[in-house]
Amino acid sequence: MSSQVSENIIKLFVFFFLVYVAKSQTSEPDTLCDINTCPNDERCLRRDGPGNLTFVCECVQTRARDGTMGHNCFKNNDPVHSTFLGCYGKACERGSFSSPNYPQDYETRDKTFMALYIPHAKSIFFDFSSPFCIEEGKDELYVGSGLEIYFGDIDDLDNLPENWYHFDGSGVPSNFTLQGTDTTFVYFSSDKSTVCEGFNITWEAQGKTRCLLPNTLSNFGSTFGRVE
Ligand SMILES: [Ca+2]
Repeated sequence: MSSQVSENIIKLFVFFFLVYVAKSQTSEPDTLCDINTCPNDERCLRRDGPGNLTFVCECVQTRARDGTMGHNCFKNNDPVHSTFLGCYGKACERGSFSSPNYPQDYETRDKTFMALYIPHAKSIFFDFSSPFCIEEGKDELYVGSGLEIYFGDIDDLDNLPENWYHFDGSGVPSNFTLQGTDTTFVYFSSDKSTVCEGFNITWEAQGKTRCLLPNTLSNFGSTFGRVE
């Protein structure tokens, strides 16, 4: 074999190796579940956080026109929710979420739920803006780790599940961090009367997050910061 042929073979090998590397860096990672465990054949995505369930479901069919997510698409949740929002991937590693009309008064009988899954996040930092006002003892805001909320879990505010926070009243709450989680929910509920300015909360994931399935976000739009 001539040296020219050998050189061409080596160049060809290097070319295909570089193509392989480039493809592995830019193509969609293998994120779909091997076995779809989601209801109604909703899209099932792998989750590899240690100690967590191994999947999340994009619940774009099940009662969620805005798109949301979880493990069972909230089949056990409060049927009077008015809004679900969900976000998956690197695009959700920072953002903000606010009550309707913020900083003007929110509305009565509003219930909104937002869920985020941020692949490879190690913790999620939250910070409130001023003003902050939620009718004390009547309206409520919860922030916690996880993708689902079960109302039976929050009857006792003195005994919230680990990594859950409850907020109401006036005065801007201190910032806080949910440790050891790649998922979070924000849930807001107002009753039939008395409203005030509400809240705005900004979050930022910490840890080595990855960009997975960016097209997935097309299901969710860019509605964060204002609940319609
Ligand atoms: Ca109220």
